[in-house]
Amino acid sequence: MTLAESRTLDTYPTRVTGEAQLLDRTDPTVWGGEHDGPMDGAALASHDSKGYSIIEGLLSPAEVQGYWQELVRLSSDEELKTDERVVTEKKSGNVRSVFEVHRISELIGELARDPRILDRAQQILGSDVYLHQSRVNYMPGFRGNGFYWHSDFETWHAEDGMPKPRAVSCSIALTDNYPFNGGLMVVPGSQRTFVQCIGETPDDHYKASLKEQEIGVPTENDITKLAAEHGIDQFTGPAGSALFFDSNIMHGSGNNITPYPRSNIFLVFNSVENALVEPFAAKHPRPTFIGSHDFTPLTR
Ligand code: 6CS
Ligand code: FE
Repeated sequence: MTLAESRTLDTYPTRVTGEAQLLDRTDPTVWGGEHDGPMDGAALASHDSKGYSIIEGLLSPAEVQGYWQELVRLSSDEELKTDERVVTEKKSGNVRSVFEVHRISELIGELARDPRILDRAQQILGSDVYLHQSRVNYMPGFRGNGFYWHSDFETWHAEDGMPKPRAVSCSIALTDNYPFNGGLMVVPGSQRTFVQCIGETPDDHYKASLKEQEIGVPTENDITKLAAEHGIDQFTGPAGSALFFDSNIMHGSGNNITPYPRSNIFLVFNSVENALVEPFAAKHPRPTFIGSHDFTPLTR
């Protein structure tokens, strides 16, 4: 298929110049069945409807402690701070995120293969999976900046070349998630709507967007419509809880001015049947530390 053909066949056109439209998602939210993994019929039906699932206590307190210490080690590694995979906060210069953390940290690389996580991702996506992206977010207290409303898939489609929303993210809380310390907000059911975004993708957009995203964000009008139809849920829970959420669910988080950090490990699983092609709305794909081109299936 030529590039031009793939553009014309693009089911999810975005970064438009005209008016942004709400398009129906033509792909399933859940691709596997109740016999394909640890989630029973009710859990799969709930994920299919809401677009997310919360597993409280996925990690034990001792495991949380171990990963927390790993995050502290990473954020205090002076050499790592100069690595392009480390994104710092716009104002404070503190470490905001570390990308490709599954390669930097052996401990987190193993976590991505842990059956408690990998088996659920394979079941939801109905296939073998690989890691499209991994990151740790620090969201420090007092000055932690949130993430404005967005669909991850809109960016991954436009800038990484992800064909379909056949990817699922797993966010593992390493600190307690309260309503007041920047807990992730999701619009349940919004994964069934593809929200087009206005504005051409600038070159090297990721250098700005990972600090503060301004292109690839929906209009206030569209957020209003989605919230009116579905409401807003917030992911709260003790450290060790995990949130699995659909690649296209509308989500965001507020700033964190409390003394309590909101740090998490964020793993993005993509189906091996949904491997990246050319970006659908950008001149060049983003670097592989943000959108991996290693499609090797993850195995335990
Ligand atoms: O652009 C991305 O790939 C990243 N940006 C956000 C705000 N969420 C998903 C992903 O980590
Ligand atoms: Fe996101």
